[in-house]
Amino acid sequence: MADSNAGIFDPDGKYEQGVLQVSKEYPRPKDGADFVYGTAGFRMKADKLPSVAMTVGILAGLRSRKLHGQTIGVMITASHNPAEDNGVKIVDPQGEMLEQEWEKYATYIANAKDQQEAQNAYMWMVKEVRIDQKKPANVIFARDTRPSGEELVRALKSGLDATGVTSVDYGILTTPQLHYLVKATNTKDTSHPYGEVSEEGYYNKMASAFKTAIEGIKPNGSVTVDCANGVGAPKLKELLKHLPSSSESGLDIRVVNDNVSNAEVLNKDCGADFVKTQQRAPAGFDGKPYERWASFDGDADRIVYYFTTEGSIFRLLDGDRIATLAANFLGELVQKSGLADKITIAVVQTAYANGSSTRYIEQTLKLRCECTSTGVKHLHHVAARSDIGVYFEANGHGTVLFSPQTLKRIHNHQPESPAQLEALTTLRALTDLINQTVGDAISDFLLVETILAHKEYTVREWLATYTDMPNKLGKQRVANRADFVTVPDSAERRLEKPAGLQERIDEIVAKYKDGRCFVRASGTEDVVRIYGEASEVFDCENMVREVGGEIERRFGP
Ligand code: G16
Repeated sequence: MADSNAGIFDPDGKYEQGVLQVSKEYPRPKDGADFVYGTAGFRMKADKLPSVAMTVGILAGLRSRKLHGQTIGVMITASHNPAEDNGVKIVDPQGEMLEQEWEKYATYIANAKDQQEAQNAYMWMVKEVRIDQKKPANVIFARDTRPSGEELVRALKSGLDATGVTSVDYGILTTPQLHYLVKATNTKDTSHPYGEVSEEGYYNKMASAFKTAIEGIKPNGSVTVDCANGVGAPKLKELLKHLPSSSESGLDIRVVNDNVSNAEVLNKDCGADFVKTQQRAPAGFDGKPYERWASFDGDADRIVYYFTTEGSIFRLLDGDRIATLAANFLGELVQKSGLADKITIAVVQTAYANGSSTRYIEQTLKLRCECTSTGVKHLHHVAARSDIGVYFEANGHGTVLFSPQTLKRIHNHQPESPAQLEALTTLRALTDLINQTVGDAISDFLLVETILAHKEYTVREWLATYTDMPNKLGKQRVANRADFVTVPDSAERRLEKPAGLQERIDEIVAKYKDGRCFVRASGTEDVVRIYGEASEVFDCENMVREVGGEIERRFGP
């Protein structure tokens, strides 16, 4: 509980003065549209962002003070977006996304028109949220490889310094590494430290868990990773130094699209988002039929796999495939460990999940499957309610959560046979291998490689587990994407506004066998997204094109 001074104490008013000063230094752009803390924080053209980054520094400090000095993280990245974009997002103490209630405060202060409004916004928040300003404030931050990151770091640091926040700059990291460090920092003096508080600690944890998870198993040949010319490239190479060599382990990992010195090629015709949305291999692809490839996105929090068949037919193994593979394998391990009556598994997806994957989870794996709105923050919260919650967006963003009670069960369970011990050892290693703070391409990559090795699956066998419905993800620019509002509690599958549009979509969809189509405003790009699936490829393409055409005609820019 905060003391009686909560919400008002500011030693000599110096933080309030600091806010006034620093907002003068970083004025809000005059021509800018309203800033909104969206699906993954603030994201837009980098030159519009310095004032926002500064206000995020102020807000992150307030959040830390509110939480009695626990360390908050700030990541500067625009992930899969083009190089000229950038973004800034806040990470809560256990490595999770910023509490939703606070998104509106972030939006509020970012939109202050001048220094006086910024100071008023700051003072209002202190009172509204009852923040005791005597409390310490700690923030750690990092950025991806975008050149604009340097200036945004300076702006962020000004906001932190102006309000007396102690901060640590971790330089260039992947987004999930920053999430890891936030949790590791906040748990370091507890009975369950998450890991060493350093980038090296992250590699050590991953590498040692991977070695245990594949002990006695022969991994499956070679895999090539397209790193989107982003931060994942140097970080994956760093991790490789901690893994057994290919001659020791039998797994040969090749890194491509690793050019981080030329910003223009970041995410350009490569990376997880390109591969998923274009449904084709990235620039530089030279895979032979059935060779295993994976793509990270620009900040290495998403991963998809793929391969080509003879005749160069492209086959995608996306987030749904990783979710089903992981849920299936974890289910087997729980069963073999003798824990089946104590631990249940659930899968969480979004409306973008392929209908076949949902049917496979419910009907073949016989697991509970839930659907939430887009954005890992939504999936994460729902997954956290299960003993083991596997959550993945189709775009390859996801992870697995083990509840504290489940972790205890797994670690305290006494195996009754060598077979149980073997399964239990792998299960325990996976609880360390999986970055439970957030979707992590590096961690998910090692997880998939572990599972493929255990199950002796090639990509062909993995793909054969079920057959995807033909699907298409389109996007359409509109005059104002904020006009597109989804029905509450529909997991974004239906539109409430613009009036009449959902009825028109329903009419179009009804013409196609097993058609399904929904439209929602993106939270990271200035477009609305259109997802469709139908039993025939041709139908699916037509349906999405028709819906897109309707939107362009009535609501286009
Ligand atoms: C972010 C979010 C994801 C979301 C994606 C696209 O990913 O973290 O959960 O799926 O944006 O969102 P939207 O459709 O609203 O643009 P990332 O990898 O860009 O941070």
